[in-house]
Amino acid sequence: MEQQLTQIKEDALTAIKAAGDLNELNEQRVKYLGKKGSLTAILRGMGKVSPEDRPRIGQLVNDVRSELEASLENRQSALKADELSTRLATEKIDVTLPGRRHEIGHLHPLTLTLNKLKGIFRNMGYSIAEGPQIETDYFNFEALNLPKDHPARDMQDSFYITEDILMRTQTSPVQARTMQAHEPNSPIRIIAPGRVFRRDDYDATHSPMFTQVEGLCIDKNISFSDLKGTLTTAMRQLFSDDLDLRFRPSFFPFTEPSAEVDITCVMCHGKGCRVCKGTGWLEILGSGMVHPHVLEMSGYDPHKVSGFAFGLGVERIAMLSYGIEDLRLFFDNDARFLKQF
Ligand code: 2NM
Repeated sequence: MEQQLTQIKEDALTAIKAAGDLNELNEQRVKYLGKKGSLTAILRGMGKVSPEDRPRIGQLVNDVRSELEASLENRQSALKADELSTRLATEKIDVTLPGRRHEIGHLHPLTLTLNKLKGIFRNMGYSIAEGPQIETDYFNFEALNLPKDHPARDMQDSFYITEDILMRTQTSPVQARTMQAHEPNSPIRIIAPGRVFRRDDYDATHSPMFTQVEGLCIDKNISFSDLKGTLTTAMRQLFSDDLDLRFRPSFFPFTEPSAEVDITCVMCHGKGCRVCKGTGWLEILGSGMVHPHVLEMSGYDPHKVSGFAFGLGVERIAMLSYGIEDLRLFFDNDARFLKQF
């Protein structure tokens, strides 16, 4: 028994010293001190030892156990130290490498353009008005003087939900709603930005959904010169101080007189280029004096107050601002495009 113990001790100490890493060391711990280990087996066999030898042998087993545990502890510390110095020698951190940046998103070019427009009109005393994208026939057409046979009212041209409810084709219903929410004849200065919907093909210049900003100014003695001054100021702040405006007679059911507004081409400064098709002008706005019948229908008295209104497409403004040639880029959500703004 004593001989056996000495043998186990010698073998174990040799094996512990030879263990090359922590895994190997643990295998040795299990082999000798584990539940099925050889020293544990000796301990279990103590019952067969004669009572007079038992204390001495028991003491011996405990001494061997202590010695092996101490040896395992030592070897473990040594192996851990080795491992650490190897890691310190091989794992190098290059503190001169540039840090990894978090990608930060930003506003969409249409939002940037819309924010700029909102700021320009806010500075002129306008409030921002919003309204539903799903409208009634009454607010989208009737209250705006659009006759029953107007092409926009056709199933072919608008998205109808029921016979009486449709996706708004312009943001002017917001203007009509705003007038009706006000005390009759009280002054109004609002812009109504938002999405509008028209049945259209989807190509480089058409989309069934686009973004509009419409404006409405009503007060005593508002004249066409107020319209010209306001739009001139707005367009110069939007693009550049040196551009001019050109008003061409036109027709809209909700305004009389009506005018389409051109600005000096922002690409060639009026010299004539591909973008303005050689004319030096860009068509950018629709506008006019609010039709007396439109004022009346929303409770305003055209003998007491007058107003002007206008509308523009935000996509078109953004395309000219950033030199974008394809409308679809705004809606495709391709990060390679969006990252550029
Ligand atoms: C345009 C062009 C001209 C317009 C008119 C009105 C309202 F509600 F006052 F009648 N809102 N917007 C208007 C006038 C819109 O868009 C091209």
